[in-house]
Order: sequence, then structure tokens, then C-alpha cells
Amino acid sequence: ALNADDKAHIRAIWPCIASHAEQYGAEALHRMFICHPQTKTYFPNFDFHANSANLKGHGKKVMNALTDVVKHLDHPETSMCSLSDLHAYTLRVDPGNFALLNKNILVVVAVHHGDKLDCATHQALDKFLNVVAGLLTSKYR
Ligand code: ZNH
Repeated sequence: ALNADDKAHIRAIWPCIASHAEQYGAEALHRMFICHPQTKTYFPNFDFHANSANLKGHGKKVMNALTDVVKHLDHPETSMCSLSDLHAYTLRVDPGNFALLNKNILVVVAVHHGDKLDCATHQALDKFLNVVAGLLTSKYR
């Protein structure tokens, strides 16, 4: 679970990410699709080219969902409830894929904010994204 230091680090860096939700989301998705082409199967009619309207639109949704979780960091499950249902019952995304997107979100943060990504912040973001992935897969059976 996230401790008080983790939460402080996440709250400190997140505004830099939230203010570029569409761009960073699109970049993280683009990297995930390139590095892990199997993830493309969940998005049958997507335009996978860098900066496509699909990548930007979906990237923004994903990053804004994360921003919502950061706003309620003491109760992450509250903001994730309906998304957990969606991913478990409707989308049925293989749980292994969440780690792949998380990794690419971290890479994008590192590319744009390397100066702010000290070890403690890196670790806190990694833990945070893991918590989110855990909640998104919590209803699988
Ligand atoms: Zn997911 C959708 C979030 C991961 C797949 N997503 C979605 C949405 C959101 C999200 C917000 C929208 C919803 C509505 O619209 O209502 N995700 C998310 C997050 C994460 C994720 C936060 C982490 C971090 N996903 C994921 C993965 C995958 C996915 C990994 C695979 C690979 N999603 C998905 C899909 C969808 C979604 C397929 C649907 C899309 C459309 O249809 O458009």
C-alpha cells in the first residue's frame, strides 16, 4: 500500500503529468503498442500512428482517470469502482497488460520529467500504478 511519503511524492509530480494528459497518454499508448503489439488486439479499429486522434482521445481518458485517483489517494478504490467493473466484465483485458501500460507511462514521465523523477518519486509512481492495476483486475474471476 502507499505510505505517506509515496502519496506526497505522487501529489508533487502529478500536476506536471495532468497538465499534459492527452499528450502523455497518447505517447504511453503508442510506446505500449510498439513494444507489445499483442495489446493492439483490444483496439480493433484504432489508428496506431503516433499522435493519431484515437491515441490522443483514449490516452486522455486513461490519464484523466489516473488524475481522479490521485485526487482521492486515500481511497483509490472509490474512483476506480466503475472502471474495475468495465475492465473485468466488459473489456476482459488480460491482467498482464496492465503492467505493460504502467511501464510505458513511467517511461513517458521519465522522458519529459527526468529531473523530477528521483528514486523515491519513481518508486512511488510505480507503486501507485500497481495499486491502480490491482484495482482494475480486482473483479476478475
Ligand atoms: Zn482501459 C477503456 C482507464 C489499462 C483496454 N480504460 C478505458 C477507459 C478508461 C480506461 C478511463 C474509458 C472508459 C469509458 O469510456 O467509460 N485503462 C484505464 C486505466 C488503465 C487502463 C486507468 C491503467 C492504468 N485498458 C488498460 C489496458 C488495456 C485497456 C492495459 C489493454 C491493453 N480500456 C481498454 C479498452 C477500452 C478501455 C479496450 C475501451 C476503448 C474504447 O472502446 O474506446
